[in-house]
Amino acid sequence: MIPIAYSTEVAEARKNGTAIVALESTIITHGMPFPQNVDTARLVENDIRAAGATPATIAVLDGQLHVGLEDIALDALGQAQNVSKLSRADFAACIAQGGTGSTTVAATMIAAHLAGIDVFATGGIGGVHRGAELSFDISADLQELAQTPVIVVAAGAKAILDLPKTFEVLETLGVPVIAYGQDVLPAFWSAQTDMAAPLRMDSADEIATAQKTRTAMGLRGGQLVTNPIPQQDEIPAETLAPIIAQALSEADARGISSKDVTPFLLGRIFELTEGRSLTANIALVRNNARLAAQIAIAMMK
Ligand code: PSU
Repeated sequence: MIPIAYSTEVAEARKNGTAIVALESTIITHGMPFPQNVDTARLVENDIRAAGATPATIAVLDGQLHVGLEDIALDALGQAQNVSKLSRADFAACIAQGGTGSTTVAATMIAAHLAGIDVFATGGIGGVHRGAELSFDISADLQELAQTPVIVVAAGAKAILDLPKTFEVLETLGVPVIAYGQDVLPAFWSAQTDMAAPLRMDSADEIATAQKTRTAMGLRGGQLVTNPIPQQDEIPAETLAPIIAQALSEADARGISSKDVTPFLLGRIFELTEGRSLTANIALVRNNARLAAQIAIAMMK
């Protein structure tokens, strides 16, 4: 096992055997501008505490894997430049080389599992990019869900993606995709789509029991819980469609590829919606954190 630096409150929760929710850091370094990124990270941590669990924000700082960031470290990470965006492929190399990196959904799942944490809250997972039939750009988040036993609570896959193909791939990989409290899948900034949810669950207990059953059956991997953004915070899909199309064509024209695509699109959509996409993103992450805390508590029963 590699050494892990736990924050004081995470170390305490581990000692007491109380519920912990993992949080990623790519959303801080690549998903939101400063200072909203740090403010949101703090709000989300407080939402988890208020719901009776302990937040564990994960990142690599100078080659050290951190599970739970002290406030000063969180603030520094939120303003740091040239932080690597880590996924399964480059996570170990960053630690080995003494680097600093933020963890995507895939890397956060790996770290959470190493630290014995069952539940993780984020905004939206990565997935199959539009045009993937030519670019082959498919997020490593999908493979990770298939192999690492962590429950990921997200507001769906980000709507900049090809959502039908993303959910096809999840099905092929054997990942349970659960819609929380509704029959259709949500689409990140929008609460609803016309895509039927493969599974629907209405309580944290149900979600925890389903994951425990998977483990008891020897099935690998986690579950994706898609939690719709609260109605009052959503941006309707019709409003967003032309904005997403414009951002995508600009990314294309500039030749943006691979790991840079998602941060570019999120940044452009923020500008084109005059900040509305960020307000929605903050609301949905907080909503996911609250549900994740309930699931983490249910997992301890
Ligand atoms: N959720 C958000 N904003 C983000 C992300 C999630 O609200 O920026 C990050 C996650 O870390 C996720 C990554 O793993 O976006 C997906 O990047 P890619 O499409 O390059 O795999």
